[in-house]
Amino acid sequence: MKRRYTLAVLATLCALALNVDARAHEFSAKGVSVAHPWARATPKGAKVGAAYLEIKTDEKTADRLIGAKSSVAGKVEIHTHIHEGDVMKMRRIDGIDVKAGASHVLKPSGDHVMLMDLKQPLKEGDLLKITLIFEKAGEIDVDATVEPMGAKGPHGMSHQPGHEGMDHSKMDHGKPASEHKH
Ligand SMILES: [Cu+2]
Repeated sequence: MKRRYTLAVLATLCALALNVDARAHEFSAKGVSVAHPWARATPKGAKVGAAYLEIKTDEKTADRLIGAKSSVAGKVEIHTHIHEGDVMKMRRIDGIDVKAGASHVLKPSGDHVMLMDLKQPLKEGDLLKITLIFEKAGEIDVDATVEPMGAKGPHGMSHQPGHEGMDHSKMDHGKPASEHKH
């Protein structure tokens, strides 16, 4: 009898654990959810890093990402990449609009959360706490996984098979670019 009870409890715990695990990498509030936040590990001494994620809205919710903060960074900005001739440069933007029922992916060579004045390097395997600030949903706290330097996506996923040869992490995140106004 006792043994059977224990098994039942174990089964319930397992089910709970699985359930939690399935949702672990999605964070949401008021119709806005943030999926698979991740960042790239940074070399020792680097002052900047970048984080990426997917913003999803439900059918009734349009919102706008207007800022972010993290205790590891002195300053956090929202950036995009623009083409200037053959060169890709980062630019600070005021926010990212996400229409209702839409998905917007922040990714290398695209929009990203720029972590500036890093107080410590981002170490592969760490969880990085970032607070995203939305116009309507307010603050959403996420835990970003820190992936290896040069990773092209979360958990080894590559969203950009066509950009294999370009290492933007070195090109524009490794050293403070001239575009950055500190
Ligand atoms: Cu940037």
